[in-house]
Amino acid sequence: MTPARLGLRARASRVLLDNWHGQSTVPSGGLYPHQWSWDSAFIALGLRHLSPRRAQRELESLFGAQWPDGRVPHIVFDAATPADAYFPGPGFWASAAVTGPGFPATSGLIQPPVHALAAWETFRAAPELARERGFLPRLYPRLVAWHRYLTGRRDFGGRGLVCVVHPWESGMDNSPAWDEPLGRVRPATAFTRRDLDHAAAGERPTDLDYGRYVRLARTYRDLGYADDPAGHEFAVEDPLTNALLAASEAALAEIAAELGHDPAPHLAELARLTAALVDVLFDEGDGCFHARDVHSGQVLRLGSVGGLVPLVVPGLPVADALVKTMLGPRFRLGELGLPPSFDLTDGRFEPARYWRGPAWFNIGWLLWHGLRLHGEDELAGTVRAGLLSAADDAGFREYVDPLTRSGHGAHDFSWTAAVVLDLLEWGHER
Ligand code: 2M8
Repeated sequence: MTPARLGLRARASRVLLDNWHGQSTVPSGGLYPHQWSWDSAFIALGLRHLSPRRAQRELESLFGAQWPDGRVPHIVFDAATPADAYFPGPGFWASAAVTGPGFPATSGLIQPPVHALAAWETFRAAPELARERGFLPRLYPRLVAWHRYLTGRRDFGGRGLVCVVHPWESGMDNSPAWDEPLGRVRPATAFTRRDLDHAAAGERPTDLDYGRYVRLARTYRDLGYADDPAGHEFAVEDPLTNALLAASEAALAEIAAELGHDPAPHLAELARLTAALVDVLFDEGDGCFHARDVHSGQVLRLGSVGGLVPLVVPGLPVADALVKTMLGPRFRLGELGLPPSFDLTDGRFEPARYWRGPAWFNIGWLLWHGLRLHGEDELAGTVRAGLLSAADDAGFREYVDPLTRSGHGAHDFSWTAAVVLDLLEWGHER
């Protein structure tokens, strides 16, 4: 390791130590002062190298807020943080009306199910400690219930794929891929955004889109968070969500085997999800997966990087086509070393606006992981080097311009630091 790399490790560690709130890690102190679901999974991947015990706690605290129906809420509110520090805060979501007393205050939406993958990797970093603490025996039934919620309650299209009912659920909130279905939603008014206290308006969603997010969330809440397709104006089968579910089923098979359970049902589920993903969402014409709008039946044929994330699925039959797309003019991954979140050749590409073009470190990690899984070690090495040097140059920013590498969004962002720690530890040469 070079001194510069050592410096990077120490700085990344500092971000995670500073953002630790006792039981979990906030994505960033100002903009996101609570626990976020898929952030915690990526954070655990890095924390496991710093403190395996904390990494286990990170996931345990998230699943401690799991709802009785199995859903894992996308935000778990920190009771010690003022209720108005983030909008929409705990009062907006009113989760206790559904969960009953004894649960932490949470949102009612979900985020991409990358947790079983993170849990398995967290276990592998310190198996003895994990066994001593009963980490997997406690988490496994909760992970199973989480996946059962998704496949049992969210298959609105009846094609064996999970739907997201809000752009916030996709994790790629402001992606141009959602513009069309989101555009049908009448925006809510009379609310106060808090995000603009911490980030420039030009890097965040517009007021109009924020109004639509609020409308969708309010409607879901007012329906008691019922998963009835008719109650959801926005419902899309999202490739990233379904791919992470499939990859997590593969991880559940490993976890089941470790615990002496039968891994076969998880492998069968992996095969079923992979087939549904490829049959329904893969487009041979452009070598990319696309989301599908369940209400209109339309394929949302846009170049979102979410359409490349299925590379994380072990045994994906169309991996070669995805790699070709990554290297082509829309993403230029070999040249940039960073994945733009949206098609560089599309007029809607915006290099600095949240999910409409900038490169994100968690997506970079997923592509790096998928590339290694499919034997693409050279390109994996390019992505690893690209992510590490971007973090070194820009600091641990929330996202970076993939062309100029300038940093944007929050500073000292936890998953950026966590991904850096993991890449430093688990370089592609290993
Ligand atoms: C962003 O989303 C939140 C809403 O959930 C927001 O903008 O307020 C997204 O980037 C999401 O993927 C991420 O999990 C969250 C916290 O980092 O921030």
